[in-house]
Amino acid sequence: MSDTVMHLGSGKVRELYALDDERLLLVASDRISTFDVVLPTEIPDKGRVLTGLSAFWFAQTGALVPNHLLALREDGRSTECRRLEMLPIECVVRGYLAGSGWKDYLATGEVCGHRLPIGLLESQQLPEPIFTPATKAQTGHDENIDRAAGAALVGEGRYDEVERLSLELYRSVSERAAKLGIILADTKLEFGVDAEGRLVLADEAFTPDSSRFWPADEFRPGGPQPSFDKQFVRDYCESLGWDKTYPGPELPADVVDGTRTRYIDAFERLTGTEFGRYLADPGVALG
Ligand code: Q0Z
Repeated sequence: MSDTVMHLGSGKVRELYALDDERLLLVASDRISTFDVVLPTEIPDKGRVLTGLSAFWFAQTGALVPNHLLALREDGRSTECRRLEMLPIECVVRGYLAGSGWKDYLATGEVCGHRLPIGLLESQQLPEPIFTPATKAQTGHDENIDRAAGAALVGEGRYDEVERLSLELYRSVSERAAKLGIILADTKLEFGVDAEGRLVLADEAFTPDSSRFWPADEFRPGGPQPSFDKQFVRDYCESLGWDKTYPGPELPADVVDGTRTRYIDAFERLTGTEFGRYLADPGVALG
């Protein structure tokens, strides 16, 4: 029947369904993960915030690159999208030195084959944004790769194209965020190819789950930065002395409420739209 929806897969906090041969449904839950473990407590509306933010950025960047978004559903957490042939690499752009980029730099002085100046500090801004792709690990962590390894996976022509598009997208979104007092430290993009062989931006884009957003007024290079969205959760988990293995701890109401407020703040600051307006009509995210 036309309303039979096949479940295709689960991410840590999202579900993917097939609507038909050409269309998928991406559903963002309110689950939250920290230190790679999904916690037993949900953050109400988190999935709606991330769905709305992603849709907003798809709409804002649609002139730079076509994307997979077809429609937002009335529930505010479900995206109907074009079904694509996904490229087997994560397209990461880094404007600042954090996470695995910082670790690789400390160990080798390079990130994904980009030799960087000596003496950089953790979280410091790079001389210019760099494209630092990674493999898509089925389990465990994605592995950072250099141009040769990336080109071997997608072809030289495609590699050059996703590198150029990823850097353009990062520049566009990071400039906009900077004007709002938010640093986009890095971001992970995913591209697919449509039936005509054209590259299409897919999955989620410029959400706090796929990017590091830092409040500019608290930026202090020389150590890790507080996360825009998850810092309350991380701090609470650290205060328990939890060993960061499954299962994670339940979150108390004040941590849930504070985290929900941070997500909604990020949505409202970045989109300029009141979150209540999004709940009433998710289409407002598309402008
Ligand atoms: C996204 C993922 C999720 C589990 C496949 N437009 C697209 N066309 C084809 N495939 C995908 C997309 Cl977005 C696709 N993922 C990631 C999302 C649950 C895995 F919600 N996998």
